[in-house]
Order: sequence, then C-alpha cells, then structure tokens
Amino acid sequence: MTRPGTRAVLAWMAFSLFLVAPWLAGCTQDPPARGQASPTHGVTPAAGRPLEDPPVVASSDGVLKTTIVVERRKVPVGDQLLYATTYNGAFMPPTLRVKPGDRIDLTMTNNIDEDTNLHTHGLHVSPREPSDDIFIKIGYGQSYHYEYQLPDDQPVGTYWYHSHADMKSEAQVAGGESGILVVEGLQDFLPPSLQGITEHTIALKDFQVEGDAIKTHDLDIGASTNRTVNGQQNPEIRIHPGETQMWRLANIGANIFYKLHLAGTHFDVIAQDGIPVQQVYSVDTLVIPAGARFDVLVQGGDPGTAHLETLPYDTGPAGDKFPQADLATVVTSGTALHGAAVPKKFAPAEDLRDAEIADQKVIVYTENGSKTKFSINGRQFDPDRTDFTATLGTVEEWKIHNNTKQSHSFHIHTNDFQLISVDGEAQDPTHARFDTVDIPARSTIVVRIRFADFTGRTVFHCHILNHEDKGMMAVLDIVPPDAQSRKRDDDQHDDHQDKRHDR
Ligand SMILES: [Cu+2]
Repeated sequence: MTRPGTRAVLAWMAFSLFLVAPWLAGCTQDPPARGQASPTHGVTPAAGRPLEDPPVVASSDGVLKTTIVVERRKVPVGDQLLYATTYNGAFMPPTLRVKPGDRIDLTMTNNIDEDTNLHTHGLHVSPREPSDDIFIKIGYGQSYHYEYQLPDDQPVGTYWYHSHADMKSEAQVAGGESGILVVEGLQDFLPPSLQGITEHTIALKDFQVEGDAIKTHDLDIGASTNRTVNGQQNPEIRIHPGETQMWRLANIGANIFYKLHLAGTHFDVIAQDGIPVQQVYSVDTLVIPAGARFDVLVQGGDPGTAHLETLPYDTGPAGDKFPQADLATVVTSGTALHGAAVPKKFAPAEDLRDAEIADQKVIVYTENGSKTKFSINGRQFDPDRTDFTATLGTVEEWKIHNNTKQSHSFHIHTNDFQLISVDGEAQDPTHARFDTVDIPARSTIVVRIRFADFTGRTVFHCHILNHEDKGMMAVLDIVPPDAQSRKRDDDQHDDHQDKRHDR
C-alpha cells in the first residue's frame, strides 16, 4: 500500500470535521476522547474513506452527563446529503461510554413535531421513570431528564440507545434515532498480550431514500436499502496480517437482518448483546437480527483486500429476501504480526439450566395475512394493559412460538435471558445469553429469565420495529414477591375494563 500522503490525510481530516461539526455545534460535551480512528492511514480512493468510529462521550468520576437533541436536519448519510431524524445533528451520533456502577444523567430535548423518547437497549436498569421507562412521551419542544443507575455487575460490552416511542419506533429509528452505548471493560477478559488492541465500532445502519430525505413511513422492509457502517458507505478498515482487532458489531437499524462474512478470516465471538461469553467460539458467518450485537475478535489474514459483506438472507415464505451487499473494504497490509492465540475460556457466567423455575409462560406470535396486525397471544400492544407479571428474584421459563411464515425476534427489556433451546435443540450454555434473538418462521424457542433487582412495568417485543409498531409487543409487570397474589387479582379486574386504544 502507499504511505499516507499529506494531502490525503488533510482531505480525510476535512471530511471528518464535516461529519463531526454538526455534533460539536449541538453539544457542549468534552471532545471525543477514546475509541476513535486517528488519521494515520492513507486514503485509497478506490476503497473508500477510512472507517471513522463515532465520536465519544465518556463518563468521568462515575457520571456520564450529556444532552441529546432530536431534530430533523439535512446531514451526510452514506455518500448522500439527506434529511434525517438526528441525535445531536448527526446520522451517527456519539457513542456513550460508561463503566459498571456509573450513573447516566441525560437530558433529551425533542425538536421534532411528534413524541419521542429514549430506550437504553440491553442495560440492566430500572424500567421506571426517570430511568428506562419506554412509556414516557417527550412532546415537541419539551426536554426530559433521564437518570440511569447502572448496577456494579452490569455486563460489559456493546449496547445501544434509540427511540421507543409507541407506534413511531420504526419511523424514528429508520430516520436516524439510534446510537451506540458501550459499557467498558470487555478487554479486561483478554490475555495481557491482547489488551489494548485496536477497537472499532461497526454500527450497521441502513436507509431507504425518498426525495431528499431518508424514507421513514410506509417502509417496505424488503425494498432496496443502503447499508452503512457508522453512517459511512463502504469505508475502509485497515489491519495488519496477523493483527488482532476487536470489532463491536451492532445492528442498530429499524428492521433488516445482516449475515456478516469476511473472506479469509473468521469471527471469534467474545460477547453477545453486551454479555461476555464463557467460551469464545469461532464462526465464518454471523446472523445479526435488528437490535442484536456481537463483539468479536478478527485477525488479519494474508495481505490483500476483502469485503466485509452481508450474505443473502431469507427470513421465510412470508418474509423478506435480503440480497448480498458489501459493507466495508478490509485492507490487510503492512508488517505481518504473529497471530495471537485467542483464548477459549473467557468470562464467568451463571447457567440458568440449574435454576429453580418459579413459573412457565407460553408466548405466541401471530400476524394477519396482509401483515398489518402483529400480535402476542392474540392481542396487539396496549400500553395501558398489563399482559404478564413476574416476581422479582425468581427465574421463569418461557416457551415462545413463532406461528408465522417469517422470522420474528424476541427482545425483552430490563433483564437478559439464556437461550435454552431452538426447536428442541439444546443451545450451548457457554454462549447463550442474549437480549435479542431471532425466532425463525414456524419455530419455537425456550428461554430462561432471572428477574433481578428491578420491579416495574416493562416490555418485550419483536425487534423488527415495523412489527413492534403494528402490535407485536406486550407489557410485563415485575412485582415484589408479596405483591404477586394481589397483582393477579388486579390484572383480572383490568381485563374486564380493557379498552383497546385505536391503532
Ligand atoms: Cu417481527
């Protein structure tokens, strides 16, 4: 490869400033401090611009204090300038970096002319206001002050934040309302020789275009879409032969699936949905449903150029056929390094197969033929209705049936879960913790969930947001042990008074 030319570096820096400027203008935070690409590489025009990690807002002294302004702006999106629903004036907003035990003190100001709100996807925090309460509505021109207290045992890895506005999640996330949240400490589980390795965020955001804007309404999930990495079209990622890098793969778009592949190497998975695995495992392809994350180690192969690509993926007879697409160009060059041995044993974790089960639930996903109504146990979402209760401190086993001819996913707030089986096939417990998993068409999964630390009304849903907005979501109330019997009585009473809100 050519050495970095001064002109190329200057061009890169100018473009970076172009991308970051709106964020800097809309925000008084400290400048990005960590995890960013630095302009040390030359630009190879044919391969695109170097990958830029999003700017970072990090906690200090146990607190992350920040502001997120939601507004419509015309901004760079991929290789285009389009109106997007931005956080702090960017399609790819800052990455929030915190540590276990930190507090997030976040003011969201809504400058779009409809309700919005914020969900900290995957964080084990209270579902009550002013924390991760998705029933909050922040109206046009209003600000809301969120406070999230992370527990000391918050798993370390990659999370994300996004709009969870009732019936508007798809439009708002597709428009741009999503960013990465990192709980620091994942590299601490690596052997000393691998600590401090280069780390990249690979945030997968896609967009369809309508006129001079990102299309947000009446989306056809299977229609042609532009897939970006950190908002960039086909950026270039540099790696040395034998070098080990850590990539935070996160599907933070509204609806679509990815099936990632990188010719000439493989992915060593070290965390799923922000939860470190017990045993590292290697795969050639990774299916990532909307909302899911995989933290992986990647080792540079032989010198050359390869594409980080998504392979064709079919979500079933009533679903979508996503075509192959190149996402990034990986250039392997420079001094060859001795490929480090990747450890197998990684992080400690609880195995819920051994847990005492307090209750079993059966969850059934259905949809109508025209795909306008999506239901859980025969009902569309109603924020005013409580569909299920669980008791704090217990473990439950849920059997979730997808009675449709397309993939849906299962995502639950507040607590993660262990995937026990898929269509009766036992899952390896050394890497079975998730907060979002695919349920293939006509399939059944079994999960176990420990309801720890927090009571309150929370939700679970399909994370294909088009389906969530059209009803595939339910309310779960986590109640203290002594409230369970009283709560059941209340729920029965509520059912009699149940009124569907218009949808
Ligand atoms: Cu779905």
